[in-house]
Amino acid sequence: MPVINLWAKEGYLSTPDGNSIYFWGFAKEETGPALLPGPHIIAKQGETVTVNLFNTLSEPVSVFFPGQTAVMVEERPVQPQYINGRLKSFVNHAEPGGTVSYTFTPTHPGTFVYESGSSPHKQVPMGLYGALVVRPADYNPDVREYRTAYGAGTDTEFEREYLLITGEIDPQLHQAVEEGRPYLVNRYLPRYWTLNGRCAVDTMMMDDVDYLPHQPYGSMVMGQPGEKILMRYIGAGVDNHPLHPHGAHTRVIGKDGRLLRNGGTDLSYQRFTVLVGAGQTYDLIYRWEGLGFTPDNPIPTTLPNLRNMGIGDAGWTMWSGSPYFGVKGDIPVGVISYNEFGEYYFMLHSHEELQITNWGEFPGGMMTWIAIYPSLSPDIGVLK
Ligand SMILES: [Cu+2]
Repeated sequence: MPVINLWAKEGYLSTPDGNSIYFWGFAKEETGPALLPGPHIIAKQGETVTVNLFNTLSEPVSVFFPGQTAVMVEERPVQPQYINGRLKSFVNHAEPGGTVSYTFTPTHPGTFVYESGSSPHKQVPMGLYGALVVRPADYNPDVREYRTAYGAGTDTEFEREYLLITGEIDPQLHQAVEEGRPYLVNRYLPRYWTLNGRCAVDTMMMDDVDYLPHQPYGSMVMGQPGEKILMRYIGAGVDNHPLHPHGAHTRVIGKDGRLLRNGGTDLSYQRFTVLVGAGQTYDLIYRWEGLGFTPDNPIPTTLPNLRNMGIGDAGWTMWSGSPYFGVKGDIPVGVISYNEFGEYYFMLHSHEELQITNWGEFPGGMMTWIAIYPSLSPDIGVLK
């Protein structure tokens, strides 16, 4: 039976433009850093989960599990909490310095959000949210027909899976909370947009990089041609985001933790852009098999001559002069390819293009990449 401890704490986020932003997040342990998003909770259909919340913040905090039924506290169903006759929390909360323990048994597989149910207009954008993934009861990662999102026979097999959790940050409102001033939603104006708690280009970095102690989760999607890559989108903020990957459409197989199938009728559908609404989740399968891909020619990597890569009247080339963002230079000696391992990159981003900036600077925000490699370790793209 999984037991998850969440410590509601304060911390500071880093953004690629050098900013440091006060936030609230869930830590895995008392001495650990607050995390954005909170730790992934991976549960199994039919197995009871216990979540212990320890509140180190200065106001009541709770954890709300949309999509889960019969969530219990002290063997009674969770109840809304009122302070001076006003609704404070959707469910039982922990007072400052206090604790509360929730138990529930997921009845069906899927992708869900968990988030604070106390003053959610403030505490959710402040960062008190995370992902709950429920595996089907017959899940077995070592047997292909049982390595599925929704159970054997549901046509939801996958080779790799990624979680992409959207969020937004209004740094001025975060500063107001840090200084003990009210979080005024009528002043809400986000300047940063996040995937898994990071802004591009940090989204491309691997998990657990040293310089982002509060933002452990990367968003780089990696796979091989022809593989079924399961992407789980979660809208954890307060705004809606039109997300799309380049390179291929996705097949939407689940919504809000429900398989798109009615008995024998397949209700899944192809989409390029999916509007991820606040509080919604989507399960999608991405499969790249384009651009002349065949099994004996996994990724055609021949690059066009530079002069054939001109764009615009001025004849600018697509080659910026930098193999990285930032400092310009010649292509390093001996390098004949921009993609070191013959991989292809496709953008995955919010199509509301203000959201792919960091306080007005492009590139940034809600953007990451999909990298398709000729071959890749089976350990990559495993959710833990
Ligand atoms: Cu696009």
